[in-house]
Amino acid sequence: SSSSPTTLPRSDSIADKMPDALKQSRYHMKRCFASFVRGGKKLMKRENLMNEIEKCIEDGLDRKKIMEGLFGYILTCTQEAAVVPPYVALAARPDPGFWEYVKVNAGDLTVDEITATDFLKLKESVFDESWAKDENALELDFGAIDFTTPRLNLSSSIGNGADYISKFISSKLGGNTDKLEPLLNYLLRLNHHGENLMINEDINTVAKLQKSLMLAVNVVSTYPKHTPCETFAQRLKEMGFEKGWGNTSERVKETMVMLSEVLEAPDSVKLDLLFSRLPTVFNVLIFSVHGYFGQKDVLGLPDTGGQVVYILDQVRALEEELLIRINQQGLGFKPQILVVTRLIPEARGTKCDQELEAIEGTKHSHILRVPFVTDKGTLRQWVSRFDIYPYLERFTQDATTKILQRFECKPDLIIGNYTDGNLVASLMATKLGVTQGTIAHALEKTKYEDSDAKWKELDPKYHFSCQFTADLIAMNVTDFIITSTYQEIAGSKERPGQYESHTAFTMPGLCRVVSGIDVFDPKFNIAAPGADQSVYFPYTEKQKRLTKFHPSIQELLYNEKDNQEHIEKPIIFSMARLDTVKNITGLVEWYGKDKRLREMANLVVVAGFFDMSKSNDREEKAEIKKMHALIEKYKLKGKFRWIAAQTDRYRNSELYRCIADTKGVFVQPALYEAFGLTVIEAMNCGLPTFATNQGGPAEIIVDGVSGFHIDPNNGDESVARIGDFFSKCSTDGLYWDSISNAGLKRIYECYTWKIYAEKLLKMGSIYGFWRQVNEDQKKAKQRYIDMLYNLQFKPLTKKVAIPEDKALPLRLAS
Ligand code: UDP
Ligand code: LCN
Repeated sequence: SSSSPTTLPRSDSIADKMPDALKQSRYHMKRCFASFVRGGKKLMKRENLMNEIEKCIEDGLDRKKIMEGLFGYILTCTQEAAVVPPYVALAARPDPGFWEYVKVNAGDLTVDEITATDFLKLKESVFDESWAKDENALELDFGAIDFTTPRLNLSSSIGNGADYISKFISSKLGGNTDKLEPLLNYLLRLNHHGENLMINEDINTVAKLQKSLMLAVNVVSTYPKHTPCETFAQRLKEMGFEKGWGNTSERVKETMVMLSEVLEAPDSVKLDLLFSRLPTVFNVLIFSVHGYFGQKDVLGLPDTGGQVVYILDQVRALEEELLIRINQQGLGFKPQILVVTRLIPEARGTKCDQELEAIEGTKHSHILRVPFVTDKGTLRQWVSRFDIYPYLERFTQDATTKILQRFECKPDLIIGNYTDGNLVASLMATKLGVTQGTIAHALEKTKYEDSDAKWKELDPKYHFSCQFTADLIAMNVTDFIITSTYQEIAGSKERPGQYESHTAFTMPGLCRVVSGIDVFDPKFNIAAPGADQSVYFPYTEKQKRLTKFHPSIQELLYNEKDNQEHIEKPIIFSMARLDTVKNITGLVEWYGKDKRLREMANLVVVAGFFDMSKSNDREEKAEIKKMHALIEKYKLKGKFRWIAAQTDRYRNSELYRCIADTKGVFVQPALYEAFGLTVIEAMNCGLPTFATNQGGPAEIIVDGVSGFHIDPNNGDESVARIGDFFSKCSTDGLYWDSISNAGLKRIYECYTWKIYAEKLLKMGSIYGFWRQVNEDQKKAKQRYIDMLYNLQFKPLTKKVAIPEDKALPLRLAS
């Protein structure tokens, strides 16, 4: 509470406060620390520490007092503790992005502040003593080679990198004309297929640019404001100005005035405006290498989920925005967006064996597929994203050739998706000298507890040695990083972010990462995706409803003969891949156990297959089995419908709306969800949504206002929240509508593809400029990364087995 003495001012470090904290109740502290070190070396998480404290301080009042004091505060900041008797080393995180490490001697309670390196060494000695002691163990320290990149310093600014960079750049440009040179050089380099845009070499000094702008504005002002730019193009060209300023005299003049004002006194607002008009991006490459990347019948196949949906919608939004901008720039060019993925000869009825496929709903965008080739020839079958590393370098080379042929020039922007796509994007962007962005969707590291420290155990299955190294390479090479939420970068007060978990970590026996990424680096940007609003629109838009699906949806929902009551009740709906982490079985169990909820509503889930033989995924098989067992155990036949994975997004959207017609709800119960597109889809359809508080959905939904948070680890509480909602709806006729409307409002304000596309293009141009300004730093870091790639990553990929070709008919027969 605000009156407790526990709130530490920022300047007071944990190390400073710790001795006082321990003095406050020395007797109890001694007992606690003695119990922490009992049993020898180990790694303890916050819950483990709390449990020990429960046991050691028996008196509830004493315990309460201690927990409300400084020690309690420090403990709530503690993420983990490496116990190496007599020491207990704590990794504390007082605020998102801020870490401190202290070492407490359990015997005399002396406290020392230690470095990340020292903490990691202690942690390692729990897992691999000899590695921890090895003075020459490999350490990675990206911070040590980064001298000039500016840093944010408030937790609350994390994720607003582009704004920060434009402020930083505009402050650098101010003062005298010399400082404006980088902007002049940037403008001089703008081109399309080698043809100059904006200005040409006749304008080769800032002074000339300023003067010519004044003259040009005078010339353009003589034309009525709607005059097409072609009318006066020749006159401008004679003064050194090329195409790209605008499509009409009015717009050309505005852009020229904007630039003049920036040159006079740069400020970030003007700079942003100017950059939103510059013709910088026409050809975009998007890498999404693994999975089955296609437009039809791919969702639900292994490794093929929200990332595919995201990218296809992203392409549509980006093309639309590019067409608007190119038109306003007075340029007739075609934007080209290519999604580059793997060609899978054994395509299981999908189009993933075709080289080129036009993207639906676009004019000029395509999927380009390039096969994986090894010494043994072309790899025919799908390989899991965890086994994909041996193919990526060759894939990059082959893809580069194909892409350059197609574009007939270099791309202007390269965007990677997930570890594999981000690595390929990094290799290509470095080689071609192109601006790069990366998107993780989900970083695998935080999905599995201690995936770094226990990498050796997990490596045969997951190859995290490759994945985490590739992730580090890509996040350090890239010019900017797009995330869907704040929590993806820097987590919440309680929980570190996905990127943040790469700040300092160790993989004993492989490498100790003392600074992997800094979440205060201004390369981080939050740009949340949306849902395609031509598909996912509110259930109230009666004229647009896709009624042709109603008979088949009726059949899906209500074909149970033995159940009459089914129809009258609202429906609790969920849809996800049948992965363990999606926790669909958890939801079924909560429902099965709770009589009140069963009486109030029926449950419908869309997930996976019923038949285990249809799945070739380990986790999915286990979940299928569990579902069948739950139906049996709770006698759910008739109250519950389990529908197999659905691939038609139009019908799915109508399904969400039909659920809304029943005054039902959507529930997303995942144990952890990086973002959660289904949450956005349901809310777009006007369906009140309950979603996990673990991950992205906690940010999408404002709890109790635009939907509700549920705790996947606390079924009773979650079920009670859903039940309370239904009972409130039965007494308050307007309640359901109020949540439905607030959900829609939230979406329109924050989660649309239009907002996303504008942000992305801003990043493309502002970071394109920044990489020129920051060129020397970037080069120095690149040399370090090259070494990591060649000496560490490449040998690791050689350890991943290349499968025999299962597609050979001979093998199938045997
Ligand atoms: N989806 C689908 N059919 C299914 C299950 C999911 O079409 O049987 C779609 C869903 O509508 C959403 C995407 O797959 O567009 C899942 O994205 P999300 O971000 O929720 O999870 P992910 O699968 O990426 O972990
Ligand atoms: C991957 C995930 O796990 C989801 O949480 C996201 O919504 C999806 O990608 C799209 O970014």
